Amino acid sequence: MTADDSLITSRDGRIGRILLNRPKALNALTLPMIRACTRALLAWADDPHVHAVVIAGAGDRAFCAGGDIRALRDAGVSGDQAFVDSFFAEEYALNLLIATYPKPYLALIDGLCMGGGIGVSVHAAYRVATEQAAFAMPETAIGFFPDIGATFFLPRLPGELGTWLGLTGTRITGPDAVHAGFATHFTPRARLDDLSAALARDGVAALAAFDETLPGFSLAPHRAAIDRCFSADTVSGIVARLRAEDADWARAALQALGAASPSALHWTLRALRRGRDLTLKQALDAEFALTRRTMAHPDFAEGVRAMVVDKDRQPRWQPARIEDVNPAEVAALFSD
Ligand code: QUE
Repeated sequence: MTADDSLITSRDGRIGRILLNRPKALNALTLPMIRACTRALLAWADDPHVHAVVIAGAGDRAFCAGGDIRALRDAGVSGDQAFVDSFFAEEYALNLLIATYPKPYLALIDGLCMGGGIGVSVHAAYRVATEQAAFAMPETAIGFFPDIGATFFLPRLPGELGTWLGLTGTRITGPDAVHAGFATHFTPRARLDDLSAALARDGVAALAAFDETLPGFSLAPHRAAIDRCFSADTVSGIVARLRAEDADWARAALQALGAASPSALHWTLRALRRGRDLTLKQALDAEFALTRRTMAHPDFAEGVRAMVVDKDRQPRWQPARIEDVNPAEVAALFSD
């Protein structure tokens, strides 16, 4: 638990429950929430009465919209590197704890699930998505890169789906997220409370009766073209291939890339390609090193200002154009 109930833990039948409880802030993860979540998981790992852990978000708008990037921006701007380091180190340690947890960990994902919300769900064995779920890794829009282990899991999605999602920040629905690999089960929102109760009674065995037939993969018609465009070696190469496609999905991708931080696009592509050959632990360690360097770039403070603080959605990126990003400066961020 946290002092302000922003994260509520409880025991219920055979399971331990974690409720992300900042609904007005779309359950975005604060450092106290990360700490309380870690504490509960460590305590339950050795508790013979807890057979599984179930995490969910309060309210019907979001599972979790990400990390508390407003606090991160404030700390970055005021030079509080200790807070920034603690936040990312403890968040990524929690991501790894979930991936290696000795008991079943199950996320009920209804509403928005982005960034840090994906970090506390995608590494688990069981991820149930509803038709109201919306998954995205939108960090390039705030001058950041897909972290929380995304440089491990995005390159492992089918074909170049992960490169497309990580660079453009495109939102996908719950059913599409199951097809893509973000989620493992599909249960309609109308049955989620019943599933939650059944889990307390029967443990994860309850899942089978709630896993409903998936609608088709709405992205299937674009899979080949996504792979063709997003397998290019450079951001400019991807843009050139998208321009050659005469399709709405490609125009939407170009628009997203045009709005994103040009520097962040370069960091992201490089980090995703590197992540193909890393373990989750190595990827998280490499992401941590990269957070320190990318947070020092003006685009993070500017991106959070434009998208979350002032909400004018008019970030002034430095540089403003993809072709003006200096490759040597990008390479320097990735040096040991
Ligand atoms: C891109 C992002 C994030 C975002 C908006 C973007 C993100 C994030 C939040 C967010 C949302 C609600 C909150 C909050 C943060 O918004 O990662 O504190 O209350 O966490 O365009 O990557």
